Parts: sequence; structure tokens; C-alpha cells
Amino acid sequence: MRRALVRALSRPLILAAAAVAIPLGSAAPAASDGVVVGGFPVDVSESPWTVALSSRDRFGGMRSGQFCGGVAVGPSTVLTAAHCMSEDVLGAPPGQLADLKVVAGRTDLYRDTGQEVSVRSVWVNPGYDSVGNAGDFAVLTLAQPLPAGTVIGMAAEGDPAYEAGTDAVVYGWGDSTGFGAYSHSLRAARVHVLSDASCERAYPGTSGGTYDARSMVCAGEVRGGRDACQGDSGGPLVAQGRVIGLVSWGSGCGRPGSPGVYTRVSDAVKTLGWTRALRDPTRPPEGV
Ligand code: 4AZ
Repeated sequence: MRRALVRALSRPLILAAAAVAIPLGSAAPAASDGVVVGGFPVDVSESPWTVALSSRDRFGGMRSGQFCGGVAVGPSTVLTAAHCMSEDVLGAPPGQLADLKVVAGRTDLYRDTGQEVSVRSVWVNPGYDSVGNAGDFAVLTLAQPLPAGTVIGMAAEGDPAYEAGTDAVVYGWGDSTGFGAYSHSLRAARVHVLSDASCERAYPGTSGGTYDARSMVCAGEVRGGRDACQGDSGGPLVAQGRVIGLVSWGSGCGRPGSPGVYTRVSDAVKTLGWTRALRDPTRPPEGV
């Protein structure tokens, strides 16, 4: 649950110790499944638009300071979850975090490959509802552009990639067991876009949030097993070569009957007025 993430992240050192103590290859209980439950390792070169959000001041240096995921949608523009920028997670408003960075091109957070780019400004969706979780997106504008080729296109409203049954992949460095075993290497999990009805049934107004099809996408596996998990928040859900969702919330990780809930990227695009930029790929979105 999203609140669990917030609680967990306020104890970064304990988490970091857990990541070391629990080897990723160890047999995890079937109910665990986290990217990520039920996932597999990937090299970031296969998904260069998947970035890690980092603050060593707040989360310690062991895993490059990673605390959330993000997705590069323009050379200097990263989309992430609004809740990743909350004071609960960061301990301060994002503007007061001096070392907020985006890490690109680094599969293994224990290494220093790829680039770290400072975040110049943070824009949090003013319509974000931290109770129901609607509108869970924020835009980071980077101090320098990312290397060419790191950007993925966004799926606009009506894109067939949102149809239930579509194959999708979620990427992240989050919990791979459901028990706080944060991955140091990037993982991915194959899931399916599920009907809005399946998330409406699962989340009619639970303590964790309320499913709202206008601003959320439902994805996972009917039988559970593959899912995003804590620490994956803000990272991309990709279908048909476009980003359709950002990891947002859900009840547990990989549980049957409790799919993952993702921020609907087309809703962010609409709110941000990026629709024109989408139609003209020579003009990628640059901030807001
Ligand atoms: C979280 O706490 C979180 N299983 C993210 C995704 C899901 C659950 C929790 C979906 O960040």
C-alpha cells in the first residue's frame, strides 16, 4: 500500500540493511512476488527512459540514493508520481531537497555507470488527491538534457494501448519480494492492462485509495504474482512502445484480486496541455 511505502521510506537505513541481508535470488514466499514481484532482471539499455529518482541526503548512498522511479518523456523532462514528491516521502518540500537527482543509464544502483542529472524544478499536479490517489503525477525539469535516445513517447487518450488485455511491462528498482527486499538492479515484470471494472471492484473506496478510471489505469495479473511494489512508484508501465502508466498504488504486491493501480498518462498529458507536442514528435514536451 502506498502508505506503507511512505512509512518504509522514512526509515531508509533499515531498508538499506534489509536489501543487503535478503539476497534477491532467495526463494520468496509465493505471496510475495514483487518488480517488482514476479519480475526478471533487465539492462537499462533495454528501457533507457526508465530513470531512478535519488537523494543521498535523505535515503543514503548505498543504492545511489534511489527512492522512486520516473520516466523520461523529453530530453529534460521526467514524469513521476506526485506522491514521490510529498513531504511524507521527502521529509521536506521538494524545493528544499538540495540533492534531488535523476539517475539515467544505471542498471545496478551499486555502480556509478550512466549519468546523474540534477533536478532544476519540480511541478506537482495541484489536482493530486492524496486520499483517493487521483492525479498522481509530477513533472521534473532537469538542469541538463539526458543523452539522446532516452525518451519514450506517451500514449494519448484513445490510444489502443489502454485496452484491457494489452500486454504491458513495468520497470523498477523496488521491492522484489513484498517484504522490503529493495532491488539494486533494474527489474521488469510482464503484466496485462486490466479492465477498469476489475480495479473498481478491488478498490471501491478502500483505505488505500479509490479507483478512478479517468486518472488511473488498472494492470496486473488476474491470478496475481506479477506486479509493481514499494519503491517502484513513479516508474513506467509500457505497452506497444509507449508509456501508458506510472506506478502509483495498490493493496500489497502481486496479490490475486488486488491489481496494481497506475497513473493514467493520457490524463497527465491532457492536464499538462501536451497533446499538441504528442502530435508533433519534433517538439517534445519541455516542462510546463
Ligand atoms: C507503493 O507503495 C506501491 N502493487 C506501489 C505499487 C503497488 C503497491 C504499492 C502495486 O509504492
